[in-house]
Amino acid sequence: MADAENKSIDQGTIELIKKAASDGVNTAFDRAEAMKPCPIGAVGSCCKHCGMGPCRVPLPKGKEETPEEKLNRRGICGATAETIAARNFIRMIAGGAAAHSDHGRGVAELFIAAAKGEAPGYQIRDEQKLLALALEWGIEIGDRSNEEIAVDIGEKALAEFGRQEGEILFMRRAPLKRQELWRQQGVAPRGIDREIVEIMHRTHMGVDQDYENLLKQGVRASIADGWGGSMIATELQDILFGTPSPVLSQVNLGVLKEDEVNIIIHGHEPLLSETIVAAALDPQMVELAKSKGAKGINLAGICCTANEILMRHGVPLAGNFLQQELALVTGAVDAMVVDVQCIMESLPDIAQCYHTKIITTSPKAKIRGADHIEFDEHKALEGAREIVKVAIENFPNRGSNVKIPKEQQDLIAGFSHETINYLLGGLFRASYRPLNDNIINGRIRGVAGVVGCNNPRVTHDDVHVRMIKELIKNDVLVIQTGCSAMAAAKAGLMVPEAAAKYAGEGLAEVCETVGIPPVIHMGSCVDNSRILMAATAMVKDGGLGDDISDLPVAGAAPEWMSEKAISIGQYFVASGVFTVFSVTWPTTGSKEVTDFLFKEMEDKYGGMWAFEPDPIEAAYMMIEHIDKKRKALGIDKARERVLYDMAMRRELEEV
Ligand code: XCC
Ligand code: SF4
Repeated sequence: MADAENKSIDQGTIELIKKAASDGVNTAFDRAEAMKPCPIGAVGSCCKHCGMGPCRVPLPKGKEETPEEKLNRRGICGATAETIAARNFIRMIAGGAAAHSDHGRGVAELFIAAAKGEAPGYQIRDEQKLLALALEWGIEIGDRSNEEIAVDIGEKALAEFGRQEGEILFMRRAPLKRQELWRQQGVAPRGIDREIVEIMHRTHMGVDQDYENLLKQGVRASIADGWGGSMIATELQDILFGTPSPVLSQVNLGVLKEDEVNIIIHGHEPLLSETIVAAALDPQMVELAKSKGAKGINLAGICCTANEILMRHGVPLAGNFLQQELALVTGAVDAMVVDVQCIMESLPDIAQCYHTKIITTSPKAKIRGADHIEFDEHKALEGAREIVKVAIENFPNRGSNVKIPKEQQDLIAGFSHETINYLLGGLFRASYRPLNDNIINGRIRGVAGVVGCNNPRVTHDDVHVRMIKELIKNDVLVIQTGCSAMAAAKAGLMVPEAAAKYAGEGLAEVCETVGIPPVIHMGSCVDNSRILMAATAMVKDGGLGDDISDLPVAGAAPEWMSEKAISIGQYFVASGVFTVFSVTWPTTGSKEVTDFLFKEMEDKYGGMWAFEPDPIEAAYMMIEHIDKKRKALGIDKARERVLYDMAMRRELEEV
């Protein structure tokens, strides 16, 4: 591993990549080097939707192609490069929307069980939010108990997945103009499952063979994700586990402890991990840990389960997606508990080289070689205790080959859409007014949602951090979720002091006044719905137009890899947000499809996709879009605009 230094910007990560090499352990970093992406699949030109194929229809090489040549460049069924690229793209949306939404469904089911008293250990934690949602959904409050109301809410939420007609309920939360636009375009989702199933139907061999019509269904399913499944997950989790409020914690592998039982929770669903938090605090468990020679029990998270538990309990983050294998390489993890999504199948094999127990918990996600302790909501606490016990009992098996990097960073997390409201406006007149005012007066140039994964095709965390630094330097407030949030946190951007150090003058002034970091952690991937709500709140507060597409905002996923990221990006775009992805773009095998996503979508939805691998260039695309929106709103004069050329930008970046 001669070039471990280029694999990450995080010293602890580099150290562990080297340790993995000397321990003879292969990680995603090595596999990415050994396996180059298939050039035909990478551009969306490989179709394997039937047994006549797989068929490959890449772009013509070199010169313009004649109509005859174009006619020949088809799959066996006659499918064109456009159809194949569009089908592949919306199947990614289906995969992503399904993942988020199935998570939401699981929450709704637990919610109902908890309300009926069938899930001991769970209770309604946010009564205010429960009642607000009951009002919103027209559920009778009267003198009914919280539990009775919650049963109705849970059932109504669950019905959203199987809804066959009409419109999903949370769509009504969007600005009126946006709702109208969706209806006009014919993309108002009927039911969450229905839109996903329809993608699978339409992309079957010989069904929908018009790329525009295919992409339209992709939009519809993505809205069913962001304003449907994901939003249900976030809302019901908040009611059940508590709406996050600002909390101080730590991030990076340095949070693992040499002398304590280390348990990592990894994946996406907080259902079980909420009870693991409780079990790890149980004095009996702590006693047991001490009897095994440990000083205590240390819980830490990876990926979005981590974000969930961080947001609500301040549990530290061990790391993001590409650090999951390396956490095992420390040799200090006694158990890693996983649920669903973003879990590498290599974990049990790597665990074999150390002493770690890998425990799968979801009936939907087993891994060969892992232990399975299934999550049962009716006895969640028992299950959680069993898991914690396995970890404790494994502590004495820890070998001497232990290396915990010292890197760790403070961060402030826990910014829900509601707390931003309170922080800005104060408890008694909660509002987004101060944010809007500071955007109008130009101290804040705009807002960027920077989200998404890690991808070993680029230097770990580097693309996130460079983009975010460039944005805040230019007075763009950054709001975040997912693994991107962890990248920024590790780089020290999520503490209030970061404002003076990295932010432009205007943004720094606002952050210092309010006492917030210039980069705001809003949670997990399903919590991108919080970003939709924040954007809607900005519209409703007035002065910045009457739709999300009028706002000086932009979105990005600088190191994306998952299908969920594509679904998120598409619902950002469908909601009116200019959204730029880096690393790779999955439709370049068809110019028509790519042009449609990058250009024509703006005419239809006011937001569009873009692709730019260079994080600084991408940041400037976002800034230019923000400035374009400021100009349209007539608030561009408030800012003295300095236009840099690329050379000047580079120089500035080096400073
Ligand atoms: Fe997975 Fe959500 Fe991506 Fe991280 S960011 S790699 S999806 S954990 Ni959503
Ligand atoms: Fe080939 Fe058409 Fe079958 Fe796809 S659906 S594999 S393009 S024949």
